[in-house]
Amino acid sequence: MSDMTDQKLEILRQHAQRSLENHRDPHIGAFYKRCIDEQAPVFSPAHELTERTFYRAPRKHSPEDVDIACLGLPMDVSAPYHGGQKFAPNALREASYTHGPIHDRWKLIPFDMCRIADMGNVVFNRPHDTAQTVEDIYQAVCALDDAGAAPFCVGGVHTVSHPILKAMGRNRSLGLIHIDAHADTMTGEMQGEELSDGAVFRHAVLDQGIDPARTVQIGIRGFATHYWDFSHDSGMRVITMDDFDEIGLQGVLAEVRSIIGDGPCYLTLDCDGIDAAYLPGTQLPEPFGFTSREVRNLIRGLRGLDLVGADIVELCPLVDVRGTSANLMAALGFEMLCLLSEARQARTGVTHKTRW
Ligand SMILES: [Mn+2]
Repeated sequence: MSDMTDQKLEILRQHAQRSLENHRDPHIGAFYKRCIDEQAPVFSPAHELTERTFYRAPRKHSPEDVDIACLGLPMDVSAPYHGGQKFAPNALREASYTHGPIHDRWKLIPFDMCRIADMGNVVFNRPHDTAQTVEDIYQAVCALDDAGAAPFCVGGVHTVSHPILKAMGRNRSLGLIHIDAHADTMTGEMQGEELSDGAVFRHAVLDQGIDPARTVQIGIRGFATHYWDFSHDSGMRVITMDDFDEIGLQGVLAEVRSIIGDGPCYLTLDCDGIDAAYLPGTQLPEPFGFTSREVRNLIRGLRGLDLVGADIVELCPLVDVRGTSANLMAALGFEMLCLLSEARQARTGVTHKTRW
């Protein structure tokens, strides 16, 4: 028994029948109704679906009329320790099914802000040839950029960021926010290769993909730290994990904003930036890193920057027990999709809805 009146109980019975269509946030109700009308699979359980796409975005084959292009880059050559990152795009499609479509804090709905599409995976001409694979990625991202679509790339090893930045840097001076345990600016060859996932951002600077004076690397620590002289030589701001502990999240974000400024920037998230306890499913897991909430709050703190592209890299499903690492990366990917959508809308002043 409770002290509720019959009248109050009757009102609650009516509320209990209410569908999302009549949500108390009208824009959520309208989005839900649109998804029903368009038979968008956004609210359907995963097992009813036949094709996996990132965050249930529609699958497109051409970048025409696409604002944000999700692109799988199944590259695992050029990794020094072990491969298997080529399985990440499909694993993240699967994991993305339980993330989005509505941001839990800000109530943002990326699909109501931009035309988002899953462009599939790049099919590499010679998947065991690093230089050719990098060229294939460069061509694919040039095609997206030329069509005006912002890339949201899902790697693959971190090497993928080099051709993406080289393509994006053709038409703009690009700042970089780089979350990682490793600065990935090593000089010289690694295992006989000039380009590896440990030298991505040295190449990105030398090929004028990014402006090192507008580059911030966050979360740096661990066994390879003595390799990163080029970061300092080129003028990047390197915020180690120890710095993060001393400066704190708000201090780091203030510094990021002052370095990046109002200009276009790109966000790259290497999953080993996150502590190995939260994200073991990667080639070189590093302890003493970000908790899952810290990295989420760091990404959320980038809201308002002019983000023109982003990637998530280095997930290795072969060592991802029970998919916990893919789950975390898919959740962070949705945060990034929200930032990309909002930045795009702010930059263009145009709202386009995704149609299924
Ligand atoms: Mn990296």
